[in-house]
Amino acid sequence: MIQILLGNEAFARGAYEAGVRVAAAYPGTPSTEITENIAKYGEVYTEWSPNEKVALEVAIGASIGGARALACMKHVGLNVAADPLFTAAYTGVNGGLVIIVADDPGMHSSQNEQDSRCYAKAAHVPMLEPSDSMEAKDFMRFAYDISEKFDTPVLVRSSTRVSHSRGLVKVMDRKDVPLKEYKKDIRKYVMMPGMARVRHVEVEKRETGMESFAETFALNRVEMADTKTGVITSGIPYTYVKEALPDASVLKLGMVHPLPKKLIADFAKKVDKLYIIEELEPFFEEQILAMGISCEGKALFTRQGEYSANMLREKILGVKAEFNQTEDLPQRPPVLCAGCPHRGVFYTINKLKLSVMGDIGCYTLGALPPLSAMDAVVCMGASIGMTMGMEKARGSGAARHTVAVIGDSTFIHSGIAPLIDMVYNGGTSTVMILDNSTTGMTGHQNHPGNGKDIRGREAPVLDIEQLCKTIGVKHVAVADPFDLFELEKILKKETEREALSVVIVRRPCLLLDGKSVKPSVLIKGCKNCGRCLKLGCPALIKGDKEVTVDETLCTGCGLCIKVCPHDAIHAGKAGKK
Ligand SMILES: Cc1ncc(C[n+]2csc(CCOP(=O)(O)OP(=O)(O)O)c2C)c(N)n1
Repeated sequence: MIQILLGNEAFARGAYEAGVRVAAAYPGTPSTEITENIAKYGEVYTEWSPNEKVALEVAIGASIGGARALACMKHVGLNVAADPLFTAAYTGVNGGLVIIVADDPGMHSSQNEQDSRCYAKAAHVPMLEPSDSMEAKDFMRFAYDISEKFDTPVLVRSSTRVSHSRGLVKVMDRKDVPLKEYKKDIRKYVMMPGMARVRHVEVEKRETGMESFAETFALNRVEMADTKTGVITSGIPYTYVKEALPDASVLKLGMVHPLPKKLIADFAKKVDKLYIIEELEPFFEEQILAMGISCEGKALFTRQGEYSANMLREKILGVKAEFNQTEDLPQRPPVLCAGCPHRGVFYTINKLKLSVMGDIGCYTLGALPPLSAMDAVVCMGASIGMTMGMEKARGSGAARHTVAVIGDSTFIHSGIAPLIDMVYNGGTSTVMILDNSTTGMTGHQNHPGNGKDIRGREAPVLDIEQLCKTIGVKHVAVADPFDLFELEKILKKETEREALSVVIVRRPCLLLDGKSVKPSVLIKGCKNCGRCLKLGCPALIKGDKEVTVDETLCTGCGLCIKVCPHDAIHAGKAGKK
């Protein structure tokens, strides 16, 4: 049967058809929908793990236990999971083990643009890279076969365009892959130096074997056409090459590590001019240059952002596009939703002129004007450690003035260990945990703090308050971000205290069920002082003479009523949105 599937739905279908029994992930754009779709297949145990490292460890355990297993993550998630990855490369697998990693060239929703192919090379594991939905599905079966044939974890690389484009996919039945026998084998699975040294030799032998395999592997495909121009490419850039240079000869690499060197050398000999077209790092180019083959890549094309058919036409054919879609569009900066519970937090922080070591989530938007209440953001979980470092570098004055701001999902992901560090090593700053009962940024995934599992079934609730107290935080307060007066009072008290404190700011994300949406506020007698605009609410519209409200956006949260010094904003009437 043919279906139109999103790349991520196709990955999920591929895992299902390949007989996967256990799948674990932590959400992260553009990878999230893979796991959300796997959860629809009752035959596959699926979980949201607290972070990517745990997800991969669950998958490794399932693989050792004899099941085909999967872990999914975005590119930066692989940094978190890198520790188990590098050593799982030594242990190898029992049931097939695949890790899908989705890169984000152009940073549509990420803090950096790292190229995951470098991980495959560094960890000595093979990597496959599909170009569209059909391949996304089909490559999964190849990935599991390779994993079991070569006794190795296999990385499958996606990117935003592959994950989030739709295409025709021929779906098939699920393959029945019986659970393999589990045999205790400490020389294979206990990686202490004596055993790991022996396994390292195996890893090298395996990689050499895979290099020969890559030479004739069906997913590395030569498409000979005009020999004046040859292109070596993979993934989504392959589709741009086919669109912009339909007459060129192409070597499409479905396996991007290890490279089929002989196939590449043979192809290079057959074409007059060789281009390497790859987004992000010159991963192929450097290896091909090291083989003594002359080619052109990053001298023409950038390491930054996404490529396009237009870009190839311009750089290779010298044809400039008449219409540049992105340049011609008006800019629309991202903004916290109207009614977002995070807004009051940043308004208050701004008012108290606190410095903020921030974190990653919807609340990162608190960094932008007019809230302007975040000084630094690096990676998930970093806010608490950075606050500790700031305090230790600049003394207790900084501790009174600097707060960490972290979301609930991010706290569970990687904020607990740094909070233990603050307790253990005598930190005295304030940590604000913004508990909106969901992983908002990536589209409302459940997490251990909200009492629901990936399929929406009831699960034990992690009590964040108790957790903080148990690890030794003496002062834990809870505040409502819609009660601006009380929030300010609590924040002042906790930041003035010469001791570590945690303020949990709790109110569910408004988009979760919409129950807290009230009628739109009414504005009458506005003096145009601009105080309400400091909230940065998209429902409030600045005018020449007065501020007006966009009733279609306003959720009646009432923050503007509280900050208006002229009593010009009032609650709307029930029955009217
Ligand atoms: C290592 C890593 N994994 C995943 C992501 C994607 N991601 C960004 S923020 C975030 C969590 C946001 O949830 P939360 O902390 O609860 O804040 P909210 O968005 O709900 O305000 C996720 C999963 C990431 N940036 N880095």
